[in-house]
Amino acid sequence: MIEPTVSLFPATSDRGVLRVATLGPEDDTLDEMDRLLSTLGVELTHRQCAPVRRVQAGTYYGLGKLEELKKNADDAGGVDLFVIDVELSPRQMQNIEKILDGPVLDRAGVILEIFSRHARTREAKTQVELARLQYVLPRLAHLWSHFERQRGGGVGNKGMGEKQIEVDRRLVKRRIEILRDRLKSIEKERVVQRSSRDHLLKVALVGYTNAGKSTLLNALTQSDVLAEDKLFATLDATVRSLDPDSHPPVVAIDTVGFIQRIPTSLIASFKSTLEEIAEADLILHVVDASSSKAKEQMETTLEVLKELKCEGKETITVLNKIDLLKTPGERNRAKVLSPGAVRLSAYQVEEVLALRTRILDHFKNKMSTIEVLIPYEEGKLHAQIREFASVTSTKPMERGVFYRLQIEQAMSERLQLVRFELGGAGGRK
Ligand SMILES: Nc1nc2c(ncn2[C@@H]2O[C@H](COP(=O)(O)OP(=O)(O)OP(=O)(O)O)[C@@H](O)[C@H]2O)c(=O)[nH]1
Ligand SMILES: [Mg+2]
Repeated sequence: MIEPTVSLFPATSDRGVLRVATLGPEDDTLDEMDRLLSTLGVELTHRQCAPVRRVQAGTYYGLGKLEELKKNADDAGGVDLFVIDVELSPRQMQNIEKILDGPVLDRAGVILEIFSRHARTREAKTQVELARLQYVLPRLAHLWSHFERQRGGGVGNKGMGEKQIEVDRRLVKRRIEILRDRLKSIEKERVVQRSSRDHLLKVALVGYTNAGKSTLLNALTQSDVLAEDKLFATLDATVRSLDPDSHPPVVAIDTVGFIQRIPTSLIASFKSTLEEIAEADLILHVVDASSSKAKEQMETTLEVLKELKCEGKETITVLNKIDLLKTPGERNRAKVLSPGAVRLSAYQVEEVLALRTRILDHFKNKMSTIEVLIPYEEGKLHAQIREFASVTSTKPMERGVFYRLQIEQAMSERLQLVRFELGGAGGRK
């Protein structure tokens, strides 16, 4: 059976480090593939960029191009793995593997490998394992030889392999069912957790992978979420308090990074994590302003937000890593990128504090002052008012307590304060 811990990558050869050759249609995405692979600690031996004029149904790239790749890889001293930086069907992958006579993965396979290595929490692990097995299932026949090599055996007897594949296929299907069930119960826990945060104002940090979301969250909230110069360092939604003393409390939520051409099955498996974004009251769109691809990365993020039906949400765009922009030209380019955006470095305490104030002001501006008379028997409501609103004056009266308070519109609706408002629609109660 394929263990969840087994890598999608073939075992390293006796050279110690895994040698990889890449082939893809665009230089930009190949650059990104280089970074994805370096996150995985492999050695890039050969890289080839070739536009695809017409996709070949069976092999994606034409035979000539694939043979050229093989020759170039051989000339570079041979490789352990070929990465084709597109989305391949299981059949295309198998055919290419035959032509190249070596293990092949596509973009989704590489991203999945990173996700499996970076998953930390039970939820992330379950989501990633499910996505991985869904990827593996239709590819078992050809991936099987990778795993077989990892188990220490040779590719071995063909007949034996096919029988094993059948057994593995059944086991993988059963495991997928188990994981789906587990995810359902984790999702239920999440819904409960989220509803316990109903009364909080939520700011979600979203953006392209490696933009600096976790670093900024740490700086904004003085916490220590793992931030690393790695793609997809964060796979979970981490919640931290931004201002515990405000009424209502404001929290910031770190989220999984986005990337161009992320496999849709992966987005689906991160559904519950991404729902945090849909429920946020404010989005902080973090952009790495020092990246030469900042514009494209912003667009990718906006597209994903659209898919999550969040495009209309109130958003503050943050151009991060400004400290890396050395020339006036570079700084100007950042300005043009998003004219109204906050430009800062997550390392500059004062700039981060100014952003924090801006976030809190955003919520304060949405506050309105109202006067209510809450009957004494509404015990819970008195506590909720103290927690979620900022009370400016209070006075015990005959029928209840009079409050003058500042409260956010959405929160006032949640508590249905209109029922008790003085001078308002429901004030004559
Ligand atoms: N120079 C500079 N580096 C930064 C800044 N903010 C973050 N970084 C670095 O950028 C890298 C990525 O930061 P993270 O905070 O892990 O990025 P992320 O957006 O959370 O990335 P994922 O979780 O992988 O999606 C780390 O090495 C940070 O130290 C900044 O303002 N200036
Ligand atoms: Mg992160």
